[in-house]
Amino acid sequence: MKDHESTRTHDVLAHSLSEADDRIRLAHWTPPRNGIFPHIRFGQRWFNTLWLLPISVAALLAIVATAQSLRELAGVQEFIRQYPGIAQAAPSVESGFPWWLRLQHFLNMFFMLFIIRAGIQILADHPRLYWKRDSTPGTEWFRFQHEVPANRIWTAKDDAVTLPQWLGIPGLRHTIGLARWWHFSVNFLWTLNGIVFYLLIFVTDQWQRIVPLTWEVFPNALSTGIQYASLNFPVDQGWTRYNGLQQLTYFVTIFIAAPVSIATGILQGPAFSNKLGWLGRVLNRQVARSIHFISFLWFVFFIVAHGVMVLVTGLRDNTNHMFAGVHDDSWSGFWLFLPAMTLLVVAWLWASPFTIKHARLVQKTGRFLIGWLKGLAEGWDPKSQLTEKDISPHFWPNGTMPASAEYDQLVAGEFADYRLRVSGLVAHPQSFSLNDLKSMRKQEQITTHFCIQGWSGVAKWGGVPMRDLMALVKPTADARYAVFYSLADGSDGGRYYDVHKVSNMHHELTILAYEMNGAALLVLHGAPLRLRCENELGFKMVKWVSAIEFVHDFKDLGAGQGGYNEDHEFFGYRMPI
Ligand SMILES: Nc1nc2c(c(=O)[nH]1)N[C@H]1C(S)=C(S)[C@@H](COP(=O)(O)O)O[C@H]1N2
Ligand SMILES: [Mo]
Repeated sequence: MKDHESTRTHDVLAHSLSEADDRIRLAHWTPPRNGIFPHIRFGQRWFNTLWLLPISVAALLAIVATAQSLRELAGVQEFIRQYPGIAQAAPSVESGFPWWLRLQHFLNMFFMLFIIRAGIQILADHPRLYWKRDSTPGTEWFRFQHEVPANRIWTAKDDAVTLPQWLGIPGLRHTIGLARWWHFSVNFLWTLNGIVFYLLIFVTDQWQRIVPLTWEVFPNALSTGIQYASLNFPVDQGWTRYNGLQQLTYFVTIFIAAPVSIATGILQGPAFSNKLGWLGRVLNRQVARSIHFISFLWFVFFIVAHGVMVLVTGLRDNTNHMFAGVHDDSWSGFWLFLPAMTLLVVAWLWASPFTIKHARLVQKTGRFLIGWLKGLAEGWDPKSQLTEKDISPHFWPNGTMPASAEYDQLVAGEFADYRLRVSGLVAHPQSFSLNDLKSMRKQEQITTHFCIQGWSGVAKWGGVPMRDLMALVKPTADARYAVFYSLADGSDGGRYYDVHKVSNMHHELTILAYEMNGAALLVLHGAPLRLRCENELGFKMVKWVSAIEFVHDFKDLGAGQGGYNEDHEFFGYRMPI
């Protein structure tokens, strides 16, 4: 609740901020909008991936038929005799399946569930994938949303699609704030689990199961493939040695797909992308996002194929190995497998309703688990700049436009009456006209904008460096945060605002922009003034800036989370990733 004593000293706009619910209330939430079944583009043509269903069935039948007739051939029979599936030289692992391996296998499966579902939710906030940084509509290679309508302003928020609650976490539409807490928090646990796993398999002999040590793994993998496909399975020695196909798929999953996912995840954030120079440009956000998605497809393929093989090659033996760690005729593994799967199903059903009901708790838990780690990257001063030829032909607009008589009047008067108030914990509170700001040193920069939803765009921005402005108003030693108040409200009522650490405001590329691509900033993109803070996600760059206030704490502003989307959509307030 707002304490009158403490708000009295705030900027007048502090009274226009709104409280926010601690849970998702459907009546207030972004109204639902359905996407389409995923489509892939080949050249000019879009292909509905629903076709993959009959195509896969036909392909599977053809593969089985081919494999069966291949096995009739003397040459193939000889090949399989020579390469039965397990390389002669492959070492035997004599230590069975130790408890830590079984536990880590289960944790990995459990974590993956949340990671994948929250990942799909994140994707649904901008349901398009591109190979180029500018995210121009029409250039995507994958989408599960209609074409972008050409006859109206279509913001990135308009583009987000609804997911069912059993699929995404937490389902619904534009719940990316919460999905990100799930995705990142569980990624963190999954990565820790993975690091321990890497360490333990290499200090024991377990790594020998999954790291192929001879080139013979390839003919053996081919041989295994033919044998499985012909439905006449190879001899199983899974207790001590995996066959070539297992080795290769496990190796790719553990040592390629997992690190690729982590790297391409991190590269999607402005902090790392800007820090890594040429690498950040080559593996720019859209390339990273597309590879991240392909890696996700691999995981889904692996999980399905692995699950099917566990079932068809002998559920009893397989669960005895991986759940009970025994190699006998008992059912002990199965009786551990069953409750483990039940736990998985219960967690699956619980995650979305819990998140919707306890959204603020999910936000706070996420911040506790991973917020501090993400925040560390904020210290980097983003210096990476691009060139004129990188400027995007299309720059997605986003956010809730100003809709007030006050703003309309400012536009009508070409912002002659506009004043930027700078107040709070500063030695010299001051108010600036647009001409005042334009008469100060102008800084130009060509940078990438990273919207939390997933799109990016490059533009040239011109404006006043925040450090020059701060040199005039002189924030006091007490000032820890800069609050930016907008002239526009947010989507659920109450004024849009956002809070930044003062240290962030000293970065070289933090400016108050009044120009975009060499022309006066358009209303759509934040006229007369918008923040550019290049090491943060887009939502932190307040458009239509009305006032800046330096404060010691932001707990008493709005719902106390450090900004409009932080309050209303459960985002984090430090967002360099
Ligand atoms: N006042 C205000 N500023 C805002 C928003 C908003 O809704 N209101 N949206 C933010 C978001 S989510 C993004 S991605 C950028 C979009 O800037 P653009 O419209 O220039 O692309 O503005 C940010 N600033
Ligand atoms: Mo955004």
